[in-house]
Formats: sequence, C-alpha cells, structure tokens
Amino acid sequence: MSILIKGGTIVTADLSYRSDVYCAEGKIQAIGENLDVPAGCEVVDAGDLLVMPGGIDPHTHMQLPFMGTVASEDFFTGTSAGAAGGTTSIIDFVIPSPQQPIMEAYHQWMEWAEKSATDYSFHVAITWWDESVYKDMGTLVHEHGINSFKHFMAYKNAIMCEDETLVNSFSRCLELGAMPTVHAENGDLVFHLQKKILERGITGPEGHPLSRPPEVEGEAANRAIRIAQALNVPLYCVHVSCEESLQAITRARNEGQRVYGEVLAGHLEIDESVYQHEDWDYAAGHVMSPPFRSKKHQDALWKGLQSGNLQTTATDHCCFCADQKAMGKDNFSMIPNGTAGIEDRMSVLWDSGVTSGKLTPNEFVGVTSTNAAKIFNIYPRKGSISVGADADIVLWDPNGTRTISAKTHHQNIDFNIFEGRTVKGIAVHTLSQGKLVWTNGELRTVRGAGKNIKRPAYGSTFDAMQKSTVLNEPQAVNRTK
Ligand code: URQ
Ligand code: ZN
Ligand code: ZN
Repeated sequence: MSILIKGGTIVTADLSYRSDVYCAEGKIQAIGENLDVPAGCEVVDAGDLLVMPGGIDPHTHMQLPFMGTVASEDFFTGTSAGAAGGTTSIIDFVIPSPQQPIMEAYHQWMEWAEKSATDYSFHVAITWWDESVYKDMGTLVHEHGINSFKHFMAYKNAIMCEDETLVNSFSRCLELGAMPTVHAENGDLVFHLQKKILERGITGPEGHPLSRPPEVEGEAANRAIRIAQALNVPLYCVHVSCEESLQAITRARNEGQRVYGEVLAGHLEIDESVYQHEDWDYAAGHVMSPPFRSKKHQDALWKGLQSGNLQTTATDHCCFCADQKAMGKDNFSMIPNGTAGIEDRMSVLWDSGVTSGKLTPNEFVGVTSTNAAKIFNIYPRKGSISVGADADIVLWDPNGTRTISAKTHHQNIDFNIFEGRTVKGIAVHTLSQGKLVWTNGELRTVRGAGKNIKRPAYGSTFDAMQKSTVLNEPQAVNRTK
C-alpha cells in the first residue's frame, strides 16, 4: 500500500514549501518533485491543499469511568472522529482508582485502547502513593514506554493528589526522566466552595464556575510550579484556562524554569455565559473543569499561545450525553465533568487563529502537533513531515468551510460546544500510518488499526537537570569543634 501526495504545499512547524510526499509501509519514504513511485501507487491530488503533520491531541479521556458513569466516546469512535478533523494521534490517560495497583489500571486501559483507529499513547495518573507506586512508575518507564505522569490536584475524595504525593511522584519523575503533568485546581477550595454555593440554594450549572474561580486554579498552578522548581523537575500544566495560571507559567519560564502549558480549543473560544443559559441541558453540556471563563481570560490565553508561553492545544475530550449530565439535575457538583472537542479542535484553531492572523500556518502546526511531539519525546516520528517519520498526515483546505453540529459530527455525544459555528479550515484527507482514514467527507477508519506509541524517557534534558540537582547538593558544614 503506497500513496503519493502530489502537488501540495508542505507546511511544518518551521517552514512551508511546495513538494510531493511518497508514503509506503506506514512511513514517509521520500519528499521531492518528480518522485519515482512503484506501479499501482495511489495518487492523491493535493493541489491547493496544505500537507501538514497529523494533529496530536495530548489530552483525551476515551470511555473514562468517572463520577459514577463512563464517558460515551470509546477509543474507536473517538479516534475516528479525530481523524475526521485532522487529528491522527492521541495521548489519553490511565487513571487508577485510589489503592488500585497502577499496573492493573495500565493493562485495563491498554485493553480498552486496542480498538483505536489511529495511534494512541498514555499519561499515567498517580492518584495515591506507596512503595508499589514508586516501583510501578519505574516499570512503566523502563518496560512500557510511558514518559509522563499526571496529577489531579482537584477532585477531592476521589482521584485528588495531596502535596505529599506530588512531592513523592515528582521526585520519582526526575529519577526516571519522566514528565510530571498536573490538573491544577485546588481541590479543597473547590470542595468548600461547592458546599457554600449549594447551601445558598444554587444547585444548577451556574454554580459550577462559582465553585472554581480562576484563583482556585492559579493557586494550584503556582504551587505545582514551585514544587517542581524546588525539586528541579520539569512540569506540564494541562488545560490552562485562566490568566492567573498563565501568569504563573510565564513568570517561571521567564526565570528559566522548564514549565510547559496546554490550552484547550474550548477555553480559547467559549465563554462563561454558557452557564447562565436558561436551558439546563445546554448549560450542563458545558460543565467541565476548569470551567469556561470570561473573554478577559480567552484573550490572555491567545496571547499565551502567540507568545510561546503556552505550547500545545488539546481538547480534554471526555464525553457525557444529556442523560448522563442529568445525574446532577439537583446538584451541579454531581454533573459529570467533561465534553467533546477532538473533531473540531484544528478547524476552530485555524478559523480563530490563522484566518485572524494570530497564528501563522507554521505556528498552527506547532501548537496542534509538533510541540506536543517534542514535549512528549516522540518527535520527529510524530509531528513532522520528514523521511522516516510515521505517515500521519492531514491534507488541509485553508479556505474550505464546514458548519459544526452534533447532528453531523462523528463524536459519540449528543452535544457540541461549537454548535452552529461555521469554520474556515478543514481536513480534506487524513492519513494514519500512510493509509487514508478520512477522505472527502468519508471515514475509512478500521477498528483496531491504531498502534500504541511508546514514548522513551527523556535523555539530555533530564540528565542535565538531574546533574544540576546533584551539583547543587548542599554540603554538610565540617565543624571541627
Ligand atoms: O479533569 C479532567 O481532565 C477529566 C476528568 C475530564 N473532565 C473535565 O472536566 N476536564
Ligand atoms: Zn483535568
Ligand atoms: Zn482531562
């Protein structure tokens, strides 16, 4: 099976140029003009299209058991919907229940993910701590290609990490050369505020953002950043939603600390007025954490992306249908948190970011694919158009348009936060492992075709950081008397 992508303009994170791309055996075999290809090679006419690395969504939760239910999107339907929008790889999350053996949870998620249509990888959440967790983190890094560990600072009495676990796990990450990541909201504050708001008789979705104001996120982001600084370990902040977190990240980065920030397409484009909507289902459909914020924060997040203080975009694709959201009909804190995004992230970002001039096409590739590949140590296998890279490619029509709707999307959810929005910038063809999985509006994904992507521990970055930690080792004072 080989494919020649002919007549397109290659757009990578660092340059744009006209050339053809020849793919075979799942890899990019050649880039150039007048390429010599075997008889029978399929030719895809890419004239007027941009040839970009397939999107990487570093934050999804397919079929996540959460808040008493299970996310409605599974690994096959979710990766298929991603392909329809130009995304060809996901990094999902293994989230052990507290006291659940980490390796048991890992094997469970690997089994669920076998049905994926495109490639997948995992962050593993550390939701509790003892010596077995310490050991299992080593097994995951050394034997299973895991190089990132997630820490939920929210969700008290469930998967929330106390500071002691953050310190233990971050320290272990440094030993292993793995990236710690955080969901930064102060879970104790959320718990307290939820109680206060419910006591005031506010039970609807409008209570959700009231219980998670920006300072609740800013405090946790800053705390995680300072813990990482004290331990001399890098840090990746997921779904940065407010100015306060961005300021904490920017300050750290300006002081040379290795901190990365991720922003969701939803947080860039959807504002908090959705929670005031008179229709309960509509407001509840937007309940996710951190909540959507005011325009002030959206503007700050865009500036974060433009300035390079935020490096990646994601979706936190975690789908719950109306009947599931209704579990919180009388109490907003029981509404399963999460919504969709994997199919629309790239079009929304192109429509808002590139057509407006906020981002160049090259920067668009950086924030939708290449930066995540680099941060999570799978570049240039992923996130590049280069010989030897996986042939994960999206042929993008910068002038094509589509109108987003739950009635037509491929996501397995009855709601879409971008409902009715007509976006410019669409995926015309998507290739995964060198095969067409989306072409001219038709999904051609195959259940189980996706591969698990092993991500090696970090070498140089961490070696230097580990050494500097040792070099700065405080020396005992030699007191002779
Ligand atoms: O917190 C997360 O990232 C998961 C549980 C998805 N839900 C959400 O509201 N973001
Ligand atoms: Zn989260
Ligand atoms: Zn998440």
